[in-house]
Amino acid sequence: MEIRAAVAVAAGKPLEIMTVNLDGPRAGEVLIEIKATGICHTDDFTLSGADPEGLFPAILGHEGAGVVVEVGPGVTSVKAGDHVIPLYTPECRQCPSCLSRKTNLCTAIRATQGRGLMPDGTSRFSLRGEKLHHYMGCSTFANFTVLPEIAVAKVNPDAPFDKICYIGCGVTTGVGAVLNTAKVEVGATAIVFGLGGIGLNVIQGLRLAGADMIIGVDLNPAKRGWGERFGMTHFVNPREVGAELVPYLVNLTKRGADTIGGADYTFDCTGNVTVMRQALEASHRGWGKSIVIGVAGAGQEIATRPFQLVTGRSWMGTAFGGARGRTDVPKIVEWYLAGKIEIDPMITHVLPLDDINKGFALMHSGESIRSVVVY
Ligand code: NAD
Ligand code: AHE
Ligand code: ZN
Repeated sequence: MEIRAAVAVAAGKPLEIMTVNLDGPRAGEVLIEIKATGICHTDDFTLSGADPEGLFPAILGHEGAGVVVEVGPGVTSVKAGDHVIPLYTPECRQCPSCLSRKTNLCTAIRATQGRGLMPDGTSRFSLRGEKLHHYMGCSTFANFTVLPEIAVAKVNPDAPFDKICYIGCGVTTGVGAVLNTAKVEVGATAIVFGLGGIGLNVIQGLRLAGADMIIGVDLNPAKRGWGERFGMTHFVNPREVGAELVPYLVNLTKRGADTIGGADYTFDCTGNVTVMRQALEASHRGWGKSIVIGVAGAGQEIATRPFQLVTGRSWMGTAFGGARGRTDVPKIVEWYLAGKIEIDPMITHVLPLDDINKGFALMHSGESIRSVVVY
């Protein structure tokens, strides 16, 4: 069938909106009409050429919501008409990783997903007979896509697509990093570095967990109001603090009889490896946990003095907020419908597919929190 897609033709080039071909679902696969998709910084990261797994030409996008149109042979868990959110972290419930109960990183189809292919090693997308790559197993910058059954979460049909698409990445990543990965407790202190589409969801996750002190750090002064809107208690602009950022934050987090300072939990939501080091070193001696959420480009490495770890800090990472997609994503949709978490105010811009490149420009300028494309 012919579909409309924004194609990443080469690294560093704007997406090109065109009609491409999509083959129907094979065994174990599902054809989905995508109704809305968010634009995440990770799409920009891959489009920029910094992603060591980046492949071109490809159909990017991994933060979608839509409706099942057709299912391939053997599919039992969803049917035509079901509302679904695509999962870049699938949940097969059978692989050693799923069975371990220690991780959400299902390994059933990760190898082919990383090569931009469906699990049978082929692509469903083509342009004039030439293969187009899938992206993160989702390719939501297209009005129709094909996904493996294990990579769709069936959700409440009352939920609006143009809001819950954000649960496909940003919301789940931020809130899940707090609840699933850090396991933040009531009364904790926390520092969030980077108050974009992910960091603000970390902040609302911290509010949900009952953290007492929530410090937001961002170079963009406009992010102060945004952070406060979702529960931030203090704002720090590194440009105003200079080279002394870590001691400044450590001092700010001293409470009561504690003369050492440092936050119980810190989160990097920038993808900047220097910030990742600052986040680790601003966590509390003896027990601080620092969670890396940001994604850094090929060749980038993190560093610190081993002493920082010897003295009891833990450096952790999280993908998709540690969420098991088919189990947890429907629950997060219910949290949204019940008003337990907010999404609407973070969606600052809604665009047609033809204007998708404007969404990337708004991200670069710091004007948007999330831009959502509606089909
Ligand atoms: P974004 O562009 O919306 O926000 C980034 C924020 O960081 C901006 O507010 C920016 O001003 C701020 N910032 C940049 N440099 C900074 C610095 N040196 N100090 C303080 N603040 C700084 O991006 P996003 O969509 O929120 O994504 C954030 C990161 O998370 C990206 O690296 C993205 O690829 C990654 N990500 C990871 C996962 C995961 O599963 N681990 C999921 C989604 C996104
Ligand atoms: N391809 C990159 C890695 C990118 C990455 O870490 N992606 C996160 C999700 S970011 C969503 O916005 C992820 O899920 N990681 C786990 C995984 O299996 O990819 C690189 O550096 O190679
Ligand atoms: Zn993302």
